[in-house]
Amino acid sequence: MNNPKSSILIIYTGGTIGMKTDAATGALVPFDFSGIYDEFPSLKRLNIDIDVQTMSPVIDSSNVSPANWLALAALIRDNYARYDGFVVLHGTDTMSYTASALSFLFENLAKPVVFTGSQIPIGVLRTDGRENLITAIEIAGARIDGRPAVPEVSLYFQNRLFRANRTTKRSAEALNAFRSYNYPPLAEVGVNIAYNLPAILRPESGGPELRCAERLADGIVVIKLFPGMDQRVFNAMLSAPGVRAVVLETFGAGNAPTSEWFIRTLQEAIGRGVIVLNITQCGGGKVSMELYETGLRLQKAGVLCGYDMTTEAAVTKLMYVLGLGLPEDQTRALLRKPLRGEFSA
Ligand code: ASN
Repeated sequence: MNNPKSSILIIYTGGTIGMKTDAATGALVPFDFSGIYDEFPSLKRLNIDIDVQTMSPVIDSSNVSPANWLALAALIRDNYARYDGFVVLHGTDTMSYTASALSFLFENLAKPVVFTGSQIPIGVLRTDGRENLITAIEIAGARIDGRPAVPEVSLYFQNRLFRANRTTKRSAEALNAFRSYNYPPLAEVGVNIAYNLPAILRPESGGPELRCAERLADGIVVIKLFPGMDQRVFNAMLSAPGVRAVVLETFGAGNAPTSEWFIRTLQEAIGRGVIVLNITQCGGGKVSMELYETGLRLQKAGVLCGYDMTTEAAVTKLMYVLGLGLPEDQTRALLRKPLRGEFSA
């Protein structure tokens, strides 16, 4: 039996994918996605109805802020019943942050939200944007046994679909700019789209309704350790006004110096209620604080384990969880467990 026609909402937020060369001047100008069928008539051959909305203002993704994430999430929530899936066109520079944030903001998501973008503007002949866009639309509209093929927040780039909160931008040059070091692709695209079904999150049918959080906390800081970190600078960062949580990017499997001043500074911050989440600055592999004395000292000081989370997921998860305004023990409990498949313990 043929699947019924899907309907997709494309949300254009900005970034390189939305640029084309002006025929008269040769300059890069924004592409009008509302004319998508004129530009790509072959899209009509997909069994998918497409609507387009453009966020205002359209931005380079380096200017994105949590306020933009809340507005984007609210737009999807308000259109959730009307569409079968969503494609978000976003600049690549911070796409993993935005897509990770959306994964946390949505609870009980049961429809696809596929992020994509491009390294070369869509209006340039050699663009990677055309394939990224068309395949993202196809994935957002795909059904398996009558149900959405990928009902989670994902990121499609150069032949691979990833869980969004596992991704990170790794190249400012290559067309396969994104990596998911610690979780396999949700789909690989060649002649066919091969879905990796066991890897995809799937809500129970008839499960609870979508909930969309409306607050993200501020006061998050990322501190990347390096040999020779200055005691005064480290102390100043941890005691800066407004700091509520620290993503501590440690060495290897979650290791840090054992010097007395370093551990004491962390303990004092944790004593003041600051949350410290340990993730590794290695791309692949995970934090395991019991492995070495240098990790065990952090654990004893009250540092939480971030396992194999990316920086992007750690930052946005902290914004989301702290934004819920729960008592400290419940906040710490939510940080200890994966909420949207963002880590493997
Ligand atoms: N600066 C652009 C952005 O992130 C880069 C891109 O989209 N390739 O908005």
